[in-house]
Amino acid sequence: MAHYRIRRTRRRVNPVLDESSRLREFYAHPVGRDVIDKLLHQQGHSNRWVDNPVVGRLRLRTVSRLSRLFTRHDLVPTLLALLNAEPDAPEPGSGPRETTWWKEAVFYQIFPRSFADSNGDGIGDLGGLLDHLDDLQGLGVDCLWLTPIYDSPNEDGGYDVRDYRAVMTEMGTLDQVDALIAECHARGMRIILDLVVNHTSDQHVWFQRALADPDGPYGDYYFLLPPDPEDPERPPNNWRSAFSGPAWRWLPEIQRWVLHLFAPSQPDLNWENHRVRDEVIDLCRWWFDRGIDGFRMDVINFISKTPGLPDGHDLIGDMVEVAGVEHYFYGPRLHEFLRELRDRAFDPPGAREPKLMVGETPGVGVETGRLLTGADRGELDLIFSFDHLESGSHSRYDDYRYDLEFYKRYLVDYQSRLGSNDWLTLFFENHDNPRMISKVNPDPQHRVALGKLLGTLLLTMRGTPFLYQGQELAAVNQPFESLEELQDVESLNRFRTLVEAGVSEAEALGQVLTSSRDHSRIPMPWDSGPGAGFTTGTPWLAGREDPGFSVAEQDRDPRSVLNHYRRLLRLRHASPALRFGEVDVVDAERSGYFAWFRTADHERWFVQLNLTDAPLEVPAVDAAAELVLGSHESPDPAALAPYESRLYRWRATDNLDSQRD
Ligand code: ISL
Ligand code: CA
Repeated sequence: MAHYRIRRTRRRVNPVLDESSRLREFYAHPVGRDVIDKLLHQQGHSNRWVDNPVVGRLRLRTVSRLSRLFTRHDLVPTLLALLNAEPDAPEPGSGPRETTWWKEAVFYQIFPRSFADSNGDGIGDLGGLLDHLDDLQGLGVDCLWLTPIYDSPNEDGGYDVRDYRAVMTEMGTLDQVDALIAECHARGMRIILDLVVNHTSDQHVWFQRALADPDGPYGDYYFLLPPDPEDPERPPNNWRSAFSGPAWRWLPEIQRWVLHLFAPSQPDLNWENHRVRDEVIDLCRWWFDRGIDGFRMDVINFISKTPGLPDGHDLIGDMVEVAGVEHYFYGPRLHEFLRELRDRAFDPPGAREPKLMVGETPGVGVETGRLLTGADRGELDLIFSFDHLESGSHSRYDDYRYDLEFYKRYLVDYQSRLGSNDWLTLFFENHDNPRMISKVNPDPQHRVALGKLLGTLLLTMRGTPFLYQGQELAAVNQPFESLEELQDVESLNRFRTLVEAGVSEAEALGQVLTSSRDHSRIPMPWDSGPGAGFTTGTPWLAGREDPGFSVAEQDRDPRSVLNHYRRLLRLRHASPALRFGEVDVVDAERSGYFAWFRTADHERWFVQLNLTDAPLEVPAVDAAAELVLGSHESPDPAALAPYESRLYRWRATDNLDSQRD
């Protein structure tokens, strides 16, 4: 059984850097590497120029001087502080990878409010989910992840928890959660929940007690700060909320400011306070005793903040639209807090099997990700890094076409940097992002091919795939037309902020609609009848009719995207090579073409994708290879149709050595 105890790193591996250090030393540092890669990505550049010897030899002092020619901002001291706080470098590991269950599993994310409604109130619930477990088993997924189902005023899709040990009334009951856990396990499936502990709802009893007695024990559960007597109107620092506006809310009743990195009703918990950590550990254990298999951990990399909460750097704030992030996206005590969580809750001494820790970690790159998940580190198992979700120099609310060639290069580079200690997640969608098909190419004629291509990519690649509900149906963005159709707090706040800044309502709406989280939150279309088989009532968020793309219709069509996903899942489950085999990319430099071998023992696969909307000539594939699954009928051996995907296999008896050329 895979069971590792924590090996604490004592030796500083990364040198301490200062202004006389050279740029290449900065880039050799795991934090420096991720920071530079991110800055270059933001500007739409590749990282190749860093290899240039002249550039690499530049001293940071010179970089500082040069940057001051263009901007008054000097990033160097801020970045040096970030780098020097990280003494460790990732260790690649040696020997074979451990084959833990979560490396073999395909995860399926459920947004329960929009999955299935069992009582006609228009809100998806646990009863509805229980009714559809056979469908999920039939699809072939191994582990469900449910976004929050806890008691909550629901101002942020349940990510504002009022009581971690109770179920939201409209969602169902604790007994149903127990039944769900049991029913999943009876089907050989697992289930994880969402742990939202960077913040609580302001209706949580801890916050209520803090308000009642800010100097009592609960006052220190949050960041409650007195006003500056010189300037009482000014918040304690310049940090901004991810959902627009300052990250501080004034509480007149106690004359203090409170920190909220998300909505004003989501105050951040103060993890410096050991009682907060004890509370989190207790509630995790409580859920583990009920039988869940782990947690997806919401913005878990935000839990440690730089002591003193200093101002964020203006330039970083301008670039990522959220000032202050450098003081919490990879905070000074993050590793320590994660290890404590693992040691005391997820994997305590004597545990039969560790509980899974999947961190949602916005802003974390490949190397810092390895430091958070390495098998020798005793921290997280997996992370969601989001660097691949926008291509070029775009950010989420830009209206642009996502370039799949970018994802190819990202993935090839990412895979090449992983050792046997490392493992990655594979995903395109979740409840916070628009549908990937719409981002890549919204032209309806490509919808089915693209749906199959994205599924083929995720399910034949090495890593742990996370599918989001509806992705297996080739779900696309909604043609929303007005603000009234939206529900999401991020969208509504963004609209308001834009309009307040002088943007016209029409333009603000257009921007919000590009990437509203509501695109992925509309009800699951089970059939083409009224209410889409989701509800007999009025859905809480309405999706448009979408003929041909419901579960029932696709179930009947052998060439549907749904059936393609089912086949992919079956093939992956039956094949160690598709799960663990090496990824051997061919013609990596050829733009628009993504092809790779997966090989292990006596099995070999070949995946071929056309990432573009034009036909693509391809070399002939070895005649001994069998085309096991393809997106198109009567494939042309010499060319791939737009967005065509193919999966070939060699049988065990074939001579695997003669196939490469
Ligand atoms: O969608 C985003 C803002 O543009 C992301 O930055 C997102 O807010 C971030 O990934 C954190 O998301 C998670 O925590 C939020 C919650 O609203 C999201 O639904 C959740 O996935 C606060 O709990
Ligand atoms: Ca309901």
